[in-house]
Amino acid sequence: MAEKFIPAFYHPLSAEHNPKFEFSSGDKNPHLESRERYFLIMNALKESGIVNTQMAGIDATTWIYKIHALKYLKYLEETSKSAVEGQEIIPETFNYSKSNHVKNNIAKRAIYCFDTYTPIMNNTFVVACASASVAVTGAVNLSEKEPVIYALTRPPGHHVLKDRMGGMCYLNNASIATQALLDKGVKKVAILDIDYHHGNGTQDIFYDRNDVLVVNIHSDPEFEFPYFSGNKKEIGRGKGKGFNMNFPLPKGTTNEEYDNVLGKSLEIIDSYKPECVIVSAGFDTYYSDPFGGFKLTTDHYRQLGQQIKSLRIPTLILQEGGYTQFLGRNVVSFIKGFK
Ligand code: OKP
Ligand code: ZN
Repeated sequence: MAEKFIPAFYHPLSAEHNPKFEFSSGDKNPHLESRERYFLIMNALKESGIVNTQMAGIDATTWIYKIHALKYLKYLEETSKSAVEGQEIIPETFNYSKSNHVKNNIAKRAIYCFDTYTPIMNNTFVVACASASVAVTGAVNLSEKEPVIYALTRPPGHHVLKDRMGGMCYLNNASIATQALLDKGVKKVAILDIDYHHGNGTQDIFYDRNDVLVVNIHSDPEFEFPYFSGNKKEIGRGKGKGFNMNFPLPKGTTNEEYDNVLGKSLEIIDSYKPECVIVSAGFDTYYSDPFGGFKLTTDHYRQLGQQIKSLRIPTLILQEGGYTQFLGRNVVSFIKGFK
């Protein structure tokens, strides 16, 4: 029998997203969420011999508008279209009042963005929509016959709230893909976020809902970005109570320690009995990641993939972080776990 390839969706516009600077600690540093990441992953996928790379073709607009606030999307689109070639628009003030009602463009930056790492450029809106399209294309192609799909979503998405961007993310790809699955008739979806950073955006978006279980494994926000969420106590609100779960981990977390926690999260996901799982997969848990602090290794990503496969439900893998030259290799190792 012919070997079965795992579909891997991508969009060439991901390569056009090219932020140059990250403003941190008073310095203008090179931006690590670089276009190079896209090429590292694409090359590794093509060399792997286990995936079938396909360009994404589904327009995500409907689901983007279901997940994000209209005023936020208007801000993102208009600001992006107003930027001149080479300009990188970031906040320069922080909101000191309790009111969000501002008309001034500089003031709006403080309302719709929570950090200095997420510049808006003249193509940002279109590249973010293309990334969401990759996620949605993956979601609608998921089926019993196609139970594992990888989506090369760049820019990433898990830090974007309903109405506020940050963490190098502009549109919440995992949430947008989840909404597409629900609209396709899937009753319950679980999101498992294994990026090194807490997926504060995804948590925010589904915090009041019981049709999506959100489970997050990440570095303790006490010492790590995004700092203001990711605590164990955050379990959801109203009818969403019990449908959000956080597993903050200490600096230096090893393969074995990570496995334990992943095992626990998979039990929780299994008992929710979702029809599909979306994995927000970040590889900044890798031992040498410049943004990371865990000690995971390339071989271990394969084992994590295997563990997740044991859920035996259709699984959509979405790309989030990972900032080393070994990113492509780590992605492929993870996908191999699903073979
Ligand atoms: C995005 B994702 C300052 C550190 C800035 C920003 C992290 C954004 C991570 N030097 N950290 O979750 O991988
Ligand atoms: Zn991350």
